[in-house]
Amino acid sequence: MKQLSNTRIAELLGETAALYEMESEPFKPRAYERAALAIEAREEPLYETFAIGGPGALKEIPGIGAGIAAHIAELLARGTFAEYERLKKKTPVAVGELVAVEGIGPKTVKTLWEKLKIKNLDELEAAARAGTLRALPGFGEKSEEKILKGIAFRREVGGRMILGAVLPVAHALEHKIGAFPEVKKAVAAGSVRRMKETVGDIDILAVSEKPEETMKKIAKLPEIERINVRIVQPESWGAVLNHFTGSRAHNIALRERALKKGWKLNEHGLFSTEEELYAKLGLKYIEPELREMTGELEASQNNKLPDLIGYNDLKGDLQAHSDWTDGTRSIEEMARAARALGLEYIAMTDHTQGLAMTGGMNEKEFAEQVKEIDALNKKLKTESVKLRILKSAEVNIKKDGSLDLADDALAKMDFAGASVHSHFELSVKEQTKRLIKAIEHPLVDIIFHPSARMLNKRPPIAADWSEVIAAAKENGTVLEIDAAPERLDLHDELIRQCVQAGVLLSIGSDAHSPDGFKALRLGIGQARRGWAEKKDIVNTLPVEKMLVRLKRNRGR
Ligand code: DGT
Ligand code: CA
Ligand code: ZN
Repeated sequence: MKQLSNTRIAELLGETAALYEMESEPFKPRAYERAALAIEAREEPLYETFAIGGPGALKEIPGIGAGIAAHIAELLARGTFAEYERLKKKTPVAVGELVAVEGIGPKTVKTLWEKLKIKNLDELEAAARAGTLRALPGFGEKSEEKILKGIAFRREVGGRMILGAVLPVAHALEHKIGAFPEVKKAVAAGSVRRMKETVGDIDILAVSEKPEETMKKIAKLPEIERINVRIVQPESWGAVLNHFTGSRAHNIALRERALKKGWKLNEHGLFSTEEELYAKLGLKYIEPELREMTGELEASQNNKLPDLIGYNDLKGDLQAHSDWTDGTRSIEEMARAARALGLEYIAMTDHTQGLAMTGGMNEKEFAEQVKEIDALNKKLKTESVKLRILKSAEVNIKKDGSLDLADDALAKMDFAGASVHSHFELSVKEQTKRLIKAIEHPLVDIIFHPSARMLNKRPPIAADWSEVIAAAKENGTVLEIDAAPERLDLHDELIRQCVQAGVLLSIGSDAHSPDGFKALRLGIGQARRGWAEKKDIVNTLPVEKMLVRLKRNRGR
């Protein structure tokens, strides 16, 4: 059997999804994408699941059907699968790196291959520079410029992985290495521990009674490609953990502080805990998410550190999708899954008509959804299930800042979210005006994923964020931290600006299936990186108190 990592399997399935889309297969692309996401978010390696339970166990995983389970079984046996090879033979291109460029989808990749024999990013870049793309139907000088920009952005973000893809791997490694009999503990340090939105590599620290044996075992793990492992003496644990948690700039500042006190600080210091180390420097303990040299040392010294929102502080989720639009599960399934995770409320925020590709709702469809939610809430109540489903939507913001759903539909919601899904290229002035217009709408309570960025794919829209934040403050409009792994939007710096300005924030999973709720942790991590406290995040409140903080209920 091949011990392929979950990341690698997810990559291959993602590529298969794109290859199917090129063939205009109707359902397969979504199914393979869904499976890839489920696998990426999984801690237990599939080869283990398979070794213990066979193909039957793979089929049990939510998001993986019988067909895909069989492909994975073949993949684990041979390192590839026939269907993938067949598709790849037809279109032998590096589809993964090509579709990673903003604006390039599988269909475009197919055209590029058929008409220009473009196989990879370098060839695409050369063609865009040479001006040969504009000869293709639907292409022009503008699209060449856009593609060059997209490629430049990809190169800039380089090989960094998104936190949402790394965190399950890091946790799995902590558990696996931690379970070796000779190992006392194993912890992921570095940017993973700081919950940074993208990660260069995973730094694992372990205390072991038999370091050589441990290192030998670790070298055999399939995840090893981008891992650094260090064995630590227990008496230096605090010093080493602190050093390898970083950030580099934070370390350097601590070191200078120690020098001023006349002693040397390094990773060999005799501190068994980080608390001891900070205390010795005359500082209060600083949470890893704050260690970026953005004022945390001064705050610690002056006892002004924020009392950060905790990872268990959310009472509800304010953004989730169902099969009414592009989610994969019914409202009821999403609701019950949310309750199983301990949430007390969940807002159903399906898309609206402007986003046609998701099957977005019009006013009539929304009115029907309201009926379903009312009935479901009754049903949950009779079963004494402590969960309330809130009526909402992710209303599309049009180019001019107006909305694609009528006000009387918005008025029937518990709250409305609005967000940008198009016209990313507007000037700063136009984009700012557009966002502020949505913020000022009396029935828009929350702006979802305000900067519309996609990690490693699309930069944030250009807007004057201090103006946007001031408008949110003035209008009592909440700004969201969308926790979806590919978004994390608002990002940490903007979150900090909101906190400083006293703008209320929300955290939404943007889940499209129950698996998606896992993302909430990522959102909380970013909130912490933005110095947010519990009081800054509206959905740390129980449902009634949360609702009265929203704009439409002001003064009630
Ligand atoms: P990454 O992996 O690029 O996402 O970011 P980090 O922060 O995990 O950085 P990494 O993996 O290069 O190193 C882990 C930590 O080790 C880093 O946060 C601080 C510490 N470190 C590494 N190299 C240096 C260095 O040259 N000077 C200092 N002061 N600390 C270092
Ligand atoms: Ca690292
Ligand atoms: Zn959206």
